[in-house]
Amino acid sequence: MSNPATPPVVGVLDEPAPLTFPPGFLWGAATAAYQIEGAAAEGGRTPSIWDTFSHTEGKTVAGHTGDVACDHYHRLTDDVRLMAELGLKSYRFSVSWPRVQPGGSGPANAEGLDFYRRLIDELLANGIEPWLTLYHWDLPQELEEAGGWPARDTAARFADYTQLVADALGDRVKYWTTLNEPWCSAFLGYGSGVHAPGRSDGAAAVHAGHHLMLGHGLAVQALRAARPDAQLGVTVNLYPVNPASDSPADVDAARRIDGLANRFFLDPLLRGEYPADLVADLAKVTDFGHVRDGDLATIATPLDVVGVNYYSRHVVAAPVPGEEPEQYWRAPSSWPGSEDVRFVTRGFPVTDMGWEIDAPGLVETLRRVHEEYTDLPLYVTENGSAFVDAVVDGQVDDADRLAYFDAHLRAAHEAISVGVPLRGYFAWSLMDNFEWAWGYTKRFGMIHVDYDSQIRIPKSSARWYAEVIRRNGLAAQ
Ligand code: IFM
Repeated sequence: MSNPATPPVVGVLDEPAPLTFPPGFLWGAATAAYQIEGAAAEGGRTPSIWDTFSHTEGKTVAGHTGDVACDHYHRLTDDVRLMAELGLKSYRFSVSWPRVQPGGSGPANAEGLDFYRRLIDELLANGIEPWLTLYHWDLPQELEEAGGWPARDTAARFADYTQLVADALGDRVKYWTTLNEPWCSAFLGYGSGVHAPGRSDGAAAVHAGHHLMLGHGLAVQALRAARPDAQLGVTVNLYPVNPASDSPADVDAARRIDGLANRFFLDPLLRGEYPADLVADLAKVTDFGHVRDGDLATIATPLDVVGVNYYSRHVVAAPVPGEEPEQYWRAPSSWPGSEDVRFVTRGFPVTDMGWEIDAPGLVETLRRVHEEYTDLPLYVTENGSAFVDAVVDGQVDDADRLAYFDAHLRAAHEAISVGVPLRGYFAWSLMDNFEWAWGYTKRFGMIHVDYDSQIRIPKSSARWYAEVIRRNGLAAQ
C-alpha cells in the first residue's frame, strides 16, 4: 500500500536524464592549414597543389583562393584566446607541408616550424591539447610535378617530411594524425578532379589512394621511432552506404560504393589487405601492379587511435535498365569502375552543401568501425554542417547548425552507450573558412568570420558548445 504522504514520483522518473559523456572525453574543434592560415607566400612557404588549383581559372567558386583565408597565420594568439573562451579541451589543426618543407624535399624551414611551435605553445599555455594532422591536402606543388600521389616516391617524401615535423614538434604534441580523408585526396583530387590537383584518371586515383596509405604507414613508423609515447592515428571519412531498394542490382551498387568509399581504406589500414570484391570491381581500371610485396604490412602498421569524419550517408541505385548509363555519369567520376551507380536523395533535410542530415548514420559508422575492424579508441575528428548565416545586430543565431551538432552528439552518446570506445569529438569547424572548391561560399564555422575585416563572432552554436563542454554532456531533451 502506498504511503499517502509520499509525493508522486511519476513525472520525476519519466524525465529524461542529461546525457553525460565519460570523464576525460576530449571535446575539440578542427581546422586545416590551407583553409584558415592565409600568408600563402610568407615565411618561406612555397605553393601547394591548392595554391595552383585555386589560382587556375574555373576551379573554385568565384576564383576564391586561400591566399588570405582567415589570416590565422597573423592572428593565432587571438584565435587561441577564442578557443580558450569556448573551453576547448583540444584543437585539431594541420601543418602545411610547403610551409615547413618548401618544395617538399630538403631541410626544414625554421620560420615555418616556428609558426607551429608558437601555436602549440599558445595552446598548451591555455590548457588546450594540440592534435596535429600532418597532411590535410596541401601537397607541395613540386611533388605533384614529380608525379604526385600516383607516384610511389611521394610516400617516401611524406615520411621524410613527417620526420622533420616529429623532430621539431614531437616534444610538444601527443596526438598525431597522418592523413586527413585520403579518399578525398585520391578520388576527388585524381578521379573527378574537383579538388587539387584536378586530374581525372581513375587509375591514377586508385594508385594515389595506395601511395597515400603507404606514406601513412611509413610516417607512423617514423613517428613511433621518434616519439614512442605519442598517440598515432589516421582520419578517414566514412559513410554508411545503403541500397535504394532491396533489388539485387541496387544491393550490388551499394556494395561497390561501400568498397570505394569505406573499405578501400579501412581494410588495408586495419586488416592489411584490399577487399577481394573491390579488386575485382576495379579490374578494368588497374591490375593493382602498383602494390608491392610488403606494402600492405607497412600500411597496417599498428596505430593507437582511429579518427572518423562523418557528415552524411550515401544511398545508391543501379542504372535504370533501358536508359543510357551516360546520363548518370558524373563526367569525370569520383568512383572509378562504378561510374554508372546513381546517388539518390531521400528527401531528408539537407545542409547548405546539399548533404542529407542523418545523425543515426554516425552511430552506424562508429559501430561498424568498432565491431568489424578494431578495438582501438575512436575519435570523431570532424563532424559539422554548412548553413547560410546572417549577422544581425552583431550576432549570428545559427539554430540549424546547433541542431545538427546536438543531434550528432546524441548519436555519439548512443554509440558510447552500446560499447563503442569513442574518446572524443571535434566539431568541424572552429571558424568559417575556405571550403575548397566552394571557396568562401559555404560556412561550417562555430565562429563567424567576416573575410573583409577578419572580425570573428562566436555564433549561437559556439556558445552552446561551450556549455556542452562545461557540463561534459547535453541537457535532457
Ligand atoms: O572542409 C572540409 C574539411 O577540409 C575536410 N572534411 C570535410 C570538410 C567539409 O567539407
